[in-house]
Amino acid sequence: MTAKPSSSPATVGSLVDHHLLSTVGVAPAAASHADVMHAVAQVARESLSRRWVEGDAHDRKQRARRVYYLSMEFLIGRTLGNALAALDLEAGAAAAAQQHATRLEDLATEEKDAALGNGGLGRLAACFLDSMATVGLPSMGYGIRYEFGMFAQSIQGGRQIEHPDPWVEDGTPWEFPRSALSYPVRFGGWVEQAEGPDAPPAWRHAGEVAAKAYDMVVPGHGTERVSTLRLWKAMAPSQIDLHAFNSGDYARAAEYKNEFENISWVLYPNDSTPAGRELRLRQEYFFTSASIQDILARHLDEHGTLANLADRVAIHLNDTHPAIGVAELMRLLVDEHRMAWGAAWALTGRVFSYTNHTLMPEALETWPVALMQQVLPRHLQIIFRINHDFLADAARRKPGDDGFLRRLSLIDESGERRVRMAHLAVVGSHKVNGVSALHSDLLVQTIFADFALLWPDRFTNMTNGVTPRRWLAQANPGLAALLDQRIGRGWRLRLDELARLRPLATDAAFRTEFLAVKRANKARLAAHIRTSTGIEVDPDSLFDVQVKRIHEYKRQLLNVLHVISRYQAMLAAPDADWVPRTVVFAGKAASSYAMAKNIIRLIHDVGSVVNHDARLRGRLKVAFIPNYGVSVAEVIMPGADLSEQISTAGTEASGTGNMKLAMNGALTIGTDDGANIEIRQQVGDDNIFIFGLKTPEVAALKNGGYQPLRVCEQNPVLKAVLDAIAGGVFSAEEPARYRGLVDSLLWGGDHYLLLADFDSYVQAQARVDALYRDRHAWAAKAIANVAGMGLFSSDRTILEYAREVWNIDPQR
Ligand code: 26V
Repeated sequence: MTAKPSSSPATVGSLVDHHLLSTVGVAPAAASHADVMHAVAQVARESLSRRWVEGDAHDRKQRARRVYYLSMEFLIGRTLGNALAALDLEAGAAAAAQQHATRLEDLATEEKDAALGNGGLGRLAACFLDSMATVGLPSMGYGIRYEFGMFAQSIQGGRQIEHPDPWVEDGTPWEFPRSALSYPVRFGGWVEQAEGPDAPPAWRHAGEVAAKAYDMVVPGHGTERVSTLRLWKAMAPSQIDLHAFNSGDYARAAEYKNEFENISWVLYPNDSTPAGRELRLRQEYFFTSASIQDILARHLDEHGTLANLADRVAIHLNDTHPAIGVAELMRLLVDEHRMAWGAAWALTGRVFSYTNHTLMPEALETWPVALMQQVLPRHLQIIFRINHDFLADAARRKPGDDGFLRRLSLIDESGERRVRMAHLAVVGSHKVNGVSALHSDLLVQTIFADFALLWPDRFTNMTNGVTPRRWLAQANPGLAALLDQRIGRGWRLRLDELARLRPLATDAAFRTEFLAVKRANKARLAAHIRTSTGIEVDPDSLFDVQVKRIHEYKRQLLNVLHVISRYQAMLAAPDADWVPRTVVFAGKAASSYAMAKNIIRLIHDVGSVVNHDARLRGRLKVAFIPNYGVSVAEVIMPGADLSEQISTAGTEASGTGNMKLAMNGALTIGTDDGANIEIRQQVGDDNIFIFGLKTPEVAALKNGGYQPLRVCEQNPVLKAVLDAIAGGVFSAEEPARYRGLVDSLLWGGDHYLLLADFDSYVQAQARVDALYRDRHAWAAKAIANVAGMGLFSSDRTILEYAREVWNIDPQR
């Protein structure tokens, strides 16, 4: 393809200088890296804006059926590199960078991450936006424009410290404020009964906030299409402001402003405490209401009627955070647009679909009825009516079975009455999906079993995926170039083409090149480890990587137990031929999650001992990379040899880090959980290290009376490890520091079965060592992993949603 005039290096260079002068306001010769980055971003912004306007006009003219993806979280990361690749401006931007005596890679690091999400769920939403734009799906994302994203993590004395993340403080080149676009969102008050038989009840709200639209542009790859992420910012309605100001009461005016505007201030770092819960409910309703009002306004603008809403609109609920939308759409249709209840309910069920992302009971959202009565009284009333009609229907299915109805009810009556948001989402949707084959099966066997009896066809599976543009092409330019050489460039848009690598696994020359790329990526990761932690690691050692949120069910602690057993074994035989290993951890702990924070501290304490023990001669290192996020992940994924996916079977809904790591040529050591199972099917049993109890065995062991103490007594290696931790070997200045942690395993029930899986895990790690001794044998399997990743493109996932859930045709 010949470069379009606007993308030729000379043109890009002069556009950059133009923007330095006219947008950034500096002389090109005096521009800093950050200045040049902003100017390059402005060049990309202009092109994207043009594509945007054209695509939008096209969709309007077509009156296309669209999907609206509602999500509390979008973990976007940086945009510059992705935008330049999508616009085919990389060469031009690189040349412009060179003119300013720098490299594009160094410019890119000047951009802050947009970290408007916690972890897997939010990153999945960001990959989906990329894929929706790329496959040409008429679509839009909706979320919240948090002023503060995910907290930044630093480590002091081995402990996590949280810092606020004012990511948008200095503005971002990627957003377009839509100052004219704003909707009122109301809270509180009471409901007055209907005046006449045809009149709806009147919600006399107590407060109102304006939702203002800020659009972020999402470029598609290999297409002119772009998609939109519309984020809402809360603003106090201007009349309230004015009133207080005019009466001279500035303090009161500021108070009002805060009371409303705090809604979009900060992303909730999901944790277990109920503090600040009311604000979270307000956030959920705020963005859901604004989004649905916007969707209805657009639909009315294009069609002039709501009667055909379900023919043109699909709304997807990313987890239950926007599930209040089911009641909100009913309210808008019935109260504001005067539609009959029955007709409105029929539309609602056809419009919504819902994805569940976790089976963890602590993470399933419920809201106290009393709180909902206070914050959203009309919605509570609507939920009660939906529940009444639904239970009447269900009762016909199993007459007299009160337990059945109690389990199905949208209201949990077992203690303080609570609204079950997952039940509202299931009842209000025509499709409900899990995020891996196993997870989707478990949904219908466990938390949604009663619903599956009523509506077996409602439940389906959509296995997660990741965008190969960011996670392979952008993160791993070395491997991307090697792939381009051997199988062409088409894999970016058709990841299945990676399968053409399969025969190359036995090609010695290719293995050598593949290993050289990996070695260079490990050197880059080692440099990042050095600058971020001060720890020196050997790029020729096996890089063993576990990166994800810190949570007990993900079992970072099991990994630590293995590290300690290796340490002890090495001390017992220091001259044996040990395979050198660098064990890398990264991840944030929720701020109120004490056990997770304690695990971070233990990792550091173990590292301090192991990394300085001269007897090991550098053959074992432990590094915790701070502030894990999208950009840090882009450095880690390409440099990993081994991918740790070791959750207790049945607990990790899917995982997506597992896909990113395998795509970058890491071998997985993992349990039979989430998408690990599908990865195994794609790469073959010989190319993955599976260990541990399987889901039914986990259930059986728990039912049969699991005794962790017995497991410990019977395994001297495990006992020595636990004794060392509990005895203060890694916390000499405070020997009792980890006694509680060890007690929770031995005496507290070991809820996630670390001890039960320990032996099997250590054996699997020994198989890892054995294979790594033969670099070519290892490379063959790593290549087989890359070759098997075609299925895990988020393009595939999105096309499945489009066909089976949303019923929308992509328009490439
Ligand atoms: C889990 C928990 C566990 C109990 C304490 C509080 C808490 C809060 C949040 C969560 C998980 C929230 C949902 C989530 O992020 N799920 C992740 O979704 C990914 C995308 O589908 C999937 O790959 C991960 O397996 C799943 O954990």
